[in-house]
Amino acid sequence: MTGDWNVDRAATALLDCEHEVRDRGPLTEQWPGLDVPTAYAVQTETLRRRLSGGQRITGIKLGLTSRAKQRAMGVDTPLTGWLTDAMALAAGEPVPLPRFIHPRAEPEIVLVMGERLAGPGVTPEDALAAVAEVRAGLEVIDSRFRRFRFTLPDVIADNASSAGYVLGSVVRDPGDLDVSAETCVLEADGGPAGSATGAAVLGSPAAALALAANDLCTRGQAIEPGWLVFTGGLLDAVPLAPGSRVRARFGSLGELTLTA
Ligand code: OOG
Ligand code: MG
Repeated sequence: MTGDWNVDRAATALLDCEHEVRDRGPLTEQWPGLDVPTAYAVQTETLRRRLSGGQRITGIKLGLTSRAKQRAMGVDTPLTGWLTDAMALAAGEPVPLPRFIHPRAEPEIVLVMGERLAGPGVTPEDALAAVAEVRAGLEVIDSRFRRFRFTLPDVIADNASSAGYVLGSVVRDPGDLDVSAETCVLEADGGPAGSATGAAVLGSPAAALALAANDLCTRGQAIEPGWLVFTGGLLDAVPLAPGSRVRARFGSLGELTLTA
């Protein structure tokens, strides 16, 4: 029955889960032929529908750029996904839990683009030169797949589990800090939940940005000025449930708290 699946149907299946706030089994169980290029076509189709529904692109995200995340999710290939204005969460306000299936929060270093960045051949140095601001971020991921169990094509089709994000208010110039040495300490419900530095993501968030530019270019896309780039969870994500409090304290990018 795998012949019944196509890009449109997969896009509908995932967006229906999102709208109805329910999970489902992996697409690849029903559609074993779903490969990485087709999965990105599904992701592009879900973006097209978000935009035709009035949403606006605010940036991109990388996923599975740190060993901590790769190990936790059992997938070791980085991927990209889209962020839109509908995913922006108000800093300081409780996370609206009823909007999410089984949300988790993860701390990230966010690069805000000053200039357009297009592959191929982008180096980490080129990438950093196109950045206007460095900020702290907490991403709220919410896989549409049951228990966050997925293969690489599944999670690509699912827009890299994107669901929400908050940005820190401290703004740093990329020339004024070493993004790979930036520290992050995560606390969940008052206890320690790990620590890392920017080097956790592919050696440097600048390398993650370069990878995104080179990867997007294979699909005819570039990273535009003003876009946010979430460079990937530095640490494994922590669940957000009623009463949760997740705090990320960065060395020079300030601190960010999410409550639910
Ligand atoms: C996939 C998304 C991963 C990250 O920062 O590594 C991601 C997932 O873990 O559900 O956003
Ligand atoms: Mg993330």
